[in-house]
Amino acid sequence: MKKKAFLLAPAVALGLTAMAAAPAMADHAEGSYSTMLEEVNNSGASGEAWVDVNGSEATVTIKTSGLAETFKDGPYPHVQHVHIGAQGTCPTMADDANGDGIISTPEGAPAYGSVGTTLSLKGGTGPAAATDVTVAPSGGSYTYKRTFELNEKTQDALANGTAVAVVHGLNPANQPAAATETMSELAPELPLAATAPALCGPLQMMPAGGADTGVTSAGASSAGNDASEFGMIALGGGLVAAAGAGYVVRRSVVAGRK
Ligand SMILES: [Cu+2]
Repeated sequence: MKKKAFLLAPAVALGLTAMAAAPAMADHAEGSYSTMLEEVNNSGASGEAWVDVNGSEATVTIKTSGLAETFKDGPYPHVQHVHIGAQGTCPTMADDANGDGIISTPEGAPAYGSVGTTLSLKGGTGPAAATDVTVAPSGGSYTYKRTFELNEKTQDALANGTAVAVVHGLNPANQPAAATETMSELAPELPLAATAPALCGPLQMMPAGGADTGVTSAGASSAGNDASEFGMIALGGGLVAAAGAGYVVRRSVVAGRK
């Protein structure tokens, strides 16, 4: 009996270690992710993104406003992606490596990584479609919604917390001269402004049942969630409650002495 328990303990410990270190399996991405899209390059834009993963399928919703409206004489195309494989963060002006006043897409890569999924309107959703402006949503404000097979690299990045939603395309009118004088490293036929990031947000898992697009996640229910993050929040709340109780006790002691 004693020997059996002795053998069991290391096996359990090993199992836990393996779970933490193993690359995320596809079904670990199951769930809903969202982010507030913050402006990059002083684009003046704002937005929000949701990714609902069901099995290997994802429904992605992107809402934007304040983006560049027109390019030449047509609506301004905004290529958009889920970037993966780096810090899972958004770049800051400190990432403007060449100092031209614009964070280009490659300059942002140390923060958000490379293209894992292209959020195109139709056709392919892989990295190959990344700069295809003909399948990009367009205009200053839009709602994009599409359901498609999500590749495993992007699923893994969502599960690992390293997936970042990025919307590209700057208005040259509010950018330094380099925006139009320099061509894009990604699409040499386009000016730098066309492919530089305008909006960015790290995709984070939402509480269960909180995937209702159009409603801010702040009020979402977290009932019955098994994610460790919520365990941490519950624990934090408990600590705050305990500290509060101590404060009340101490105060009543002081009051009693009066
Ligand atoms: Cu991108």
